[in-house]
Amino acid sequence: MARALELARRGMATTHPNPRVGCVIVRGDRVVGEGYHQRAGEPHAERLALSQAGGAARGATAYVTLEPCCHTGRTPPCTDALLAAGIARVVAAMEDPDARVRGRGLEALRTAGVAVDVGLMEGEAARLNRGFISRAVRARPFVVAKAGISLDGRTALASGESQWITGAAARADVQRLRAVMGAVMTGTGTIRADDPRLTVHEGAPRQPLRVVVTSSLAIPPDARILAGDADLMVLTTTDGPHGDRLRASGAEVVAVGGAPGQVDLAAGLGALAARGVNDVLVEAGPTLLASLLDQGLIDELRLYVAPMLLGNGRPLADFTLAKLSGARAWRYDEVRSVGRDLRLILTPET
Ligand code: AOF
Ligand code: ZN
Repeated sequence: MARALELARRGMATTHPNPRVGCVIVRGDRVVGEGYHQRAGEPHAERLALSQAGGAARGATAYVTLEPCCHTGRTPPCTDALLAAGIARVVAAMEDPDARVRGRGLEALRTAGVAVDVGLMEGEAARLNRGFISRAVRARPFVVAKAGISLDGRTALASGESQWITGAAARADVQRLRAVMGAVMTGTGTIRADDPRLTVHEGAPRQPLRVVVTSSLAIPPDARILAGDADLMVLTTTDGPHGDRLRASGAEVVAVGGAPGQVDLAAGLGALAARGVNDVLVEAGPTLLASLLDQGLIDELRLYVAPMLLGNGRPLADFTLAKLSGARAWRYDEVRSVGRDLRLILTPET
């Protein structure tokens, strides 16, 4: 299973919206077939491993990082392929949360007389597909908020200058992170202040969907985010004349409602999930970040802390607490150095 997970990770940046899945077929003490899912529409891990194993699959055990599917999607059911090949035992790391499967794949195998075990290395498997699971179970993507901050929690000087607070190694780390996310999200404040492109460096296998949250639709016509060949989605409250201008420049404009001046963020995330986005990287300023935090919509905080003090600058998130007892607690999941900076990964304390 460890090998199957390693194979699955090769699809890290390319399987969207599908899960990352690896499969290893073992006969006796010999690996006779290996496969991993590469791209939606292309064969599932199980089929690739089976075709490598050929006749040696008869009586063998298949280790799969996700329950084999039993439905016809873009490709036919893997349960049929496993049965046809004469696989005797299937070990799955976890059940498939996809509504079309949810245990029915394992059930079909059991009914046909295959020995089935589930749960081996489940934690690792679930982590690998946390976005896919989030979309299947909560109908919204897994949301990671990222920021580069100073020791005193500033993301820019009072003048707005922010390039660069973190070092080259931290910025390269962010590029790698963007490359495996379904979407990258920001707000109009950041567009005006930093004019980011939000793309992944050249040579990346794919570009994440870029998402701008804006109640006013007032994205400057010369904003760099409007150029470039990566897809752009604009989430807004209600459509308006600016919407047509943005559509003309190639953006997809989606009105999700909300109070005046407040895009309904939960609905926006729902719209992203409906479009097949498993995970979102939020690279936003203090206003959008405060709204997401306030609504409990951030699943992971990833902070790159530069060894400098910036004094009276822009805060990470713009909110005021009445009482210290009202502060939400986060848990440090990881603390490590990246170049000259620190990388902190935090999740909400439950
Ligand atoms: C994958 N790769 O290796 C496995 C998957 O539209 P399809 O035919 O590609 O089906 C996608 C679904 O198949 C996916 O949501 C998941 O439930 C199941 N298993 N998917 O992309 C794989 N084993
Ligand atoms: Zn399948």
